[in-house]
Formats: sequence, C-alpha cells, structure tokens
Amino acid sequence: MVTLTIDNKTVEVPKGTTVLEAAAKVGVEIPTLCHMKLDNLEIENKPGGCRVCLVEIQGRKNLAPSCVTEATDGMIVKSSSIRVMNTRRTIVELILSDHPAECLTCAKSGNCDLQSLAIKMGIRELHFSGEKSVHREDKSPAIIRDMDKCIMCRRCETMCNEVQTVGVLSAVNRGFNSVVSPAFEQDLQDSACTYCGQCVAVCPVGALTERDQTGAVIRALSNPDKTVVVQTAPAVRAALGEEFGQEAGTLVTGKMAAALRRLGFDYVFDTDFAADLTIMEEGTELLDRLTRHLNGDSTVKLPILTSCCPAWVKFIEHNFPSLLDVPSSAKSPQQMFGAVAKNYFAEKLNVDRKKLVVVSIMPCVAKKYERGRDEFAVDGNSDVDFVLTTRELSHLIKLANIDFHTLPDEEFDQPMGMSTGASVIFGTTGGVIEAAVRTAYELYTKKPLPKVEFEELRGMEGLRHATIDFGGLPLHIGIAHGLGNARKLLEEIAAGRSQFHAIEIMSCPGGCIGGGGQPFHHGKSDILKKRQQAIYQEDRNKPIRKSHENPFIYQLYEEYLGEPMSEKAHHLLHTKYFD
Ligand code: HC0
Ligand code: SF4
Repeated sequence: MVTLTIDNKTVEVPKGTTVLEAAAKVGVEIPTLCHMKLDNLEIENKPGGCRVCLVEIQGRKNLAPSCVTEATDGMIVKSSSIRVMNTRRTIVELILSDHPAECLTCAKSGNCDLQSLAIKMGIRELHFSGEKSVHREDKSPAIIRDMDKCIMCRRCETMCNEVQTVGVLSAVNRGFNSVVSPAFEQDLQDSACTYCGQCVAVCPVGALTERDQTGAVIRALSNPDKTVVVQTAPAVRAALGEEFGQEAGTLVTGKMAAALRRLGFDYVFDTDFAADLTIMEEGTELLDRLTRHLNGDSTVKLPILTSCCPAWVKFIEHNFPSLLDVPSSAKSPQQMFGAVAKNYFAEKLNVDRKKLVVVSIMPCVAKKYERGRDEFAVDGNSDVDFVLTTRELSHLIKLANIDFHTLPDEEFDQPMGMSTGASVIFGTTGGVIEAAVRTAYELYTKKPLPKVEFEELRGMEGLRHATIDFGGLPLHIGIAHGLGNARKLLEEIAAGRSQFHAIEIMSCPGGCIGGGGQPFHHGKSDILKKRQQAIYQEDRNKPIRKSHENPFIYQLYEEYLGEPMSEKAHHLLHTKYFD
C-alpha cells in the first residue's frame, strides 16, 4: 500500500493505483475525456492522450496526466491549483478550436462529455483559431462516423479491438490528418464492422452516432395512405425510462405502449410475440438436430447457435465462414415480426404490403443494418422499413411534447402484442437460451417443467455454461456475450473441441439491455444489473411464461403456418447466411 495526499486529503491505495483512481477514492473527481473504465468489463482505456486530467505533483517540474501516473508513497498532489486550472482550460480550448461548433444540432448534444466539460469550465470564448481537421463523413446503414468531431480519445478502438475483437478501428495518419478509421480509410460498410454499436456507446462526443431515422418515421406517420405498425424489442421497456429521468430498472412497458399510440402508430405490437415464434422454430430445430445426433447421424451440426443477434451473425459471416451451417437458420424476432406483419397481417387487413409500414424500436444499432439485408425484402420492399433505437424513440416522444410521466399504462394491440414471460427475457444475456430450454424441455420430455426459472443460466459473467437435465439426457449449454467471448467459443467449435449442444451468443455485453442504442450507461454494471432485474420482473409478471403456451402462436400455426419448420414456416421464418 502507498499513502499520498490529494488536495489535502490523505488516501491509502494499493501499489500500482493511478493518481486519478486514488483521487476518486477520496471524492476528488478529476475531469478527463479519454479515460474510460468499464466496470462491467474490467477494461480500461488510458492512452493519456487528452491531457485534461493533468495535476500538479510537488517536486515535479511538469504537470502530470493523472490517468497514467502511478501514485507513490508520500506524493503530494494538487488537482485544482491555479496552474492546473489554467492549463486544463487551455487544453480544452485547444480541443474545441479543432471541433465543429454544432452543439445545437449535434446528435450527441446533451450527452457529450466535451460539451459538459466546456459548460463546467465556463468556457465562453476560444482564444485559438486556425487549421481544422477535415474528414469525409462515413454513412453506413447503421452508424455515422463524423471524424471532424473525433477527439482521438481511442475509446472506440479499445472497445472494438479489446472487447469485441473485431479489430476494425485504429488511429491512422498524423497531425490534423490523424483519425480513427478502418484500414486504408475505407468506409465502415466496406469493413468487417458488425455494427454492434459498442463504439457508439462509448464515444464521448458526436463522432460516432447511430443513423437517425426519426424523420422517415414521422413522414410515414403523417402519410394517410400508410398503415404504420410498430414493434418494441424486449430490452427497450427496461431502459427507456432512464431517458426521462427514471431510475435504471424502471419498467415502462405500459407507458411506452401509450406513448407510441399518442405518436400515431396504427397498431402497437410487441417484438416479444415474435420472440415466442422464434422459440417455436429454433427450439424445434434444436430438438431435430439433437434427435438426429442421438440416432447416430454424424452429419448433424451441434452445437446449435442462436441466430437472433445481427451483429453476431455478421461477425460469424466475416470471421468464421466455415461455420455458417452451425447457427440456427431461424430469423431473428425482429425479422420474423416483419415477415408475419407484411404477409399474414397485411392479408388480414387487406392492405398491400407496400402500404404497410413496419417500424421497430430496438436497443440495437445493428438492427438498422439487419432490416436492410437483401434476403429480408420482397421485390425491394423490406419486411421491416425503419428501425429506431431506444434513444431515438425518446427523442421522438420529447419532440411530440408527450409528458411521459403522466401517461397511463396501456396494453399492446392484439394479436401481435400477445407474448409470454419467456419472450421478454430475450432482452438479457442467457434469456434466449432459457426461453428455448423452457419449451424444448417440455416438448422433448413431454412432461411439465419442475420449475420455470433456470438460475444456472443467469448472471453477468461473459462466458457461462450449465448442464440441464432433459429427463436423463444432460443438455450442455454455453452462453457468451461480447464478441470477444463469442470468438473463444467459436474457436473451440472450429477446432472440434466444443462440448456444448446449444450456445447463446449476444454481441453486446449484458445482451440487448446493454445494446448500442440504449440510454448511455457508461459501462456501469449496476445499471445493467438493474435493467436485467427489470426484465426478470416482467417475466414474473406475465400470466404465461412459456413460448409454446402463447395462444396467438397456436392460432398462427393453425391458421397460417402449419407447424414449426413446415414449408411455409421455412419460407417466412428462416434465412441463410453468406460469407
Ligand atoms: Fe434483442 Fe431480439 S432480444 S436481438 O437482444 O432474439 O435488439 O431487446 O429485439 O430480434 O426479441 C435486440 C432486445 C431484440 C430480436 C428479440 C432477439
Ligand atoms: Fe467495432 Fe462494433 Fe464499432 Fe463496428 S460497431 S467499429 S464492430 S465496435
């Protein structure tokens, strides 16, 4: 241990602790732009680049960046001297002098660390002017890279390279030309980017943002020729309230449905219904592969991998093309919803599919890309037309001047708003496979589950495994969230060493509750845990908690699809992967 003094406060910390961390321990918050510590992932970004965290250390001539300076015994630190204050202010002014002054219209306005710092420091004028960096804007289907706003903090690089192991982003060039970019400065859409959006989630400024589609949705809502249907993903209800100042983990399902109705959507439906449908298809596929395997069919691919996360699908397509017959062929719930809406529901309404607009509200940035994949369109008309993130929905509600807090709790419309507790847990890591197990167990053993909740599949560890007793058959299950963790399981499969029968993979740490389109949570694990608890609470609140007991799912198979994995179900609800 070492003992030091920071702003006259004595603190004892383990050897190796930085001055920045030691200061936080005694309540001294030293400002910084580049430093990022995500306690949910135990990673730290500390390039020491922004220099905003400079402090004065007695006996040293130069100011020291506290994020990369180790605390030593007897050190006397000042974080708020006049010298520190003037230098820090100059540094922030220099950063601002090479930053577009677009705060009023920037997508990150109100959530920007640089803006907050400038406000906190009372910066009213800039004393520097001159050369500015100029970069071409990169618009992918899901993410916009506006590198004129990049402050080279390198947080996105750490996220993309160390957590997700996608390795798309790195710093290139020098001086005013330096920028964080895919290789050869290609566009994101020409790279192996998965659109997981985790770089967007950690960007402190407006350099990386989701591609906003609120304008297109407003145009659809104001077009009298269109019938506009909305679906809401499981994880949105557990986080949307945060955008309106509510505690993390506040469930706002009813208010969300009410707000969407006020916004003018003709039908307010739930992606959860399609998650139940996914379980019917994916669960049947799991049992089919399992039975064939047990009967000695050596061609069958096990483990089966869940396939509902589009960033994860893109990851396997780019990185493990030899494994493309391993994931379930079931479409994601978002796309199953779109297919049912544009076929079954459009027929019911007697509306041409081109006049039916399907909007998704997702916690995810990659869903914007998924909706545009060619295989999810008929004659150029996509099954899902627009995707808004949780954050974009909150902007739309605020734009419409809807007082979210005083909204009544309303129900989803029927029939595509009918769902079970199994479907809502899709929103957290472990939930998709738990929902699948609830159904597959009963279909396989033909006995009711002794208990609905599978504690052994829950938690926040990045890699988990459990064995579930399927009436004498031990079913080995793996779970990974975060693409770096997924890579480890995929490497085992590729090497023929995987012992699992089924694996759930979600790209975002925490699963969809930690999606790139959710309210910014700054890697705080307590926020993710509260969202996760809210999801499990919603499951407990539901009268029906197994997908195969959803009455509308029964009706849909009886009336329209036949049975799970039927020809029609295959045509509408299954897909292919491409390398
Ligand atoms: Fe998810 Fe989904 S659970 S990916 O995490 O499967 O985005 O919330 O909507 O599609 O249902 C996200 C969340 C979904 C889909 C569902 C799945
Ligand atoms: Fe990397 Fe994900 Fe960002 Fe793409 S979206 S650059 S994969 S972190």
